[in-house]
Amino acid sequence: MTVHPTRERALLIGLLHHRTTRSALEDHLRELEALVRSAGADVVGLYWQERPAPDVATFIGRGKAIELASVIAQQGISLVVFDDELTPVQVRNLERLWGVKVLDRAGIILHIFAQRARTQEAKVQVELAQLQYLLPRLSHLWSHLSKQVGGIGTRGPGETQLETDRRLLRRRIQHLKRKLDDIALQRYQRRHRRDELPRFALVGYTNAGKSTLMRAVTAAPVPVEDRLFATLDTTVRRFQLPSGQIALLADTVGFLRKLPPQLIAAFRSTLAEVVEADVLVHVVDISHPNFREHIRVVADTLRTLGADAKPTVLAFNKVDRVASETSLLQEVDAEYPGALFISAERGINLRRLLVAMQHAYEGPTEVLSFVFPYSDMRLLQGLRSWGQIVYQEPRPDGLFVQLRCPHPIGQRLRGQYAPYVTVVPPA
Ligand SMILES: Nc1nc2c(ncn2[C@@H]2O[C@H](COP(=O)(O)OP(=O)(O)OP(=O)(O)O)[C@@H](O)[C@H]2O)c(=O)[nH]1
Ligand SMILES: [Mg+2]
Repeated sequence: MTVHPTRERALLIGLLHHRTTRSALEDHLRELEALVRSAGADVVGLYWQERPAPDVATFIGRGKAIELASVIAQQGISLVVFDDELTPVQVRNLERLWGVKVLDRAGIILHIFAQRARTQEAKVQVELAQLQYLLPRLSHLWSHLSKQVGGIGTRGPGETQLETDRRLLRRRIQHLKRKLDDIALQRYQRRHRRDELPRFALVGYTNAGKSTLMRAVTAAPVPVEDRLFATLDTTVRRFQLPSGQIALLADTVGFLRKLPPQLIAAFRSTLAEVVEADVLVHVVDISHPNFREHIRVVADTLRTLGADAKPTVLAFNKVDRVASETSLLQEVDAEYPGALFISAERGINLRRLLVAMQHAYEGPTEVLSFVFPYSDMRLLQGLRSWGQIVYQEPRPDGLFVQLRCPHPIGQRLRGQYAPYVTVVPPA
């Protein structure tokens, strides 16, 4: 591993408890390593401890924590990152013990988002999330700082300063929230100018290939990168469904396990495209060993957003990488009925995906046949807004019309039109 002299040197720590397996923990630490690298630090060590539950004061065992102090000093480590959420007390204790910065997964994710935010909206969202994360942790930062400044360590002046800092933070948070409300309103107005087109949104774990698929379907020049959180902003573009209908596709930020709740809350307006979509396309990287957990994380995040009940097309991407693993493909096919196997990069099965998206939008359809008496053509006008007229023929007793419409609408029309027209059940 190449180590850059001026970059931070990080040690990663995970806990093996009764709810995780060894291999899941390894995967989580690998993912954390990718995050820490993305944040611009070198990972010089990985460490994990097996214990039933975290220690209240030091997260890992106190003995281990003391032991690690010398490793940290010897290896010139400047940053320790935990895979799990730490309490402000644990952070304070460990920073005192080790004399280096201590962060958890959420802290690193926030840092990456802050580095990557480009649009004004993303910047405001990230700053808000960071301040909300910081607020309960402010005390330790201050006590840490006051110790460095004058070795005071007492409550008096420090506490006063802390209260001032807290008040300033709260005021800034209020300000950012108002700014986000304005941006959300503009976004809403923009959205409503975009007529009433069917709306689709790509969702999925980070690095699954959403932006690659966005490019393949809409030719939008969105960035594609082999790194976590390549996309932070939302892009919406037009595309055509196989029926010829024009629709909208949104590409947005990827999800990740333990995404800080402050971040999800702050990104609500960016994620509005997901919440308001008619249909979701859930993109999964089938070549990732832990893709099943990724699917669960995405489902949980959608639940948090209140978008879990939408019609969803499940698309297993990067199938070109696992083409030879027939047993895996069979297994997944049985486990997730109706799922599609695609390659966004190689253009495999994209036409099928579009057909599935169209069907998910329309829902199950049926064809209803009507005979309208020539004296009552008004009724025909009303019918057009309910579906697509697929056949029409003048007959002696009236106009024969066949309409394709979503199943629930068919039910309704049967009731509504029954007294006036002859409803012929489909042949
Ligand atoms: N082999 C293969 N690689 C792919 C495929 N689709 C995407 N990739 C690669 O996977 C990496 C991530 O692709 P992105 O499209 O940026 O993924 P994303 O889901 O938008 O990621 P975030 O924006 O970070 O959430 C890139 O290196 C792509 O080239 C595919 O079908 N096959
Ligand atoms: Mg992307």
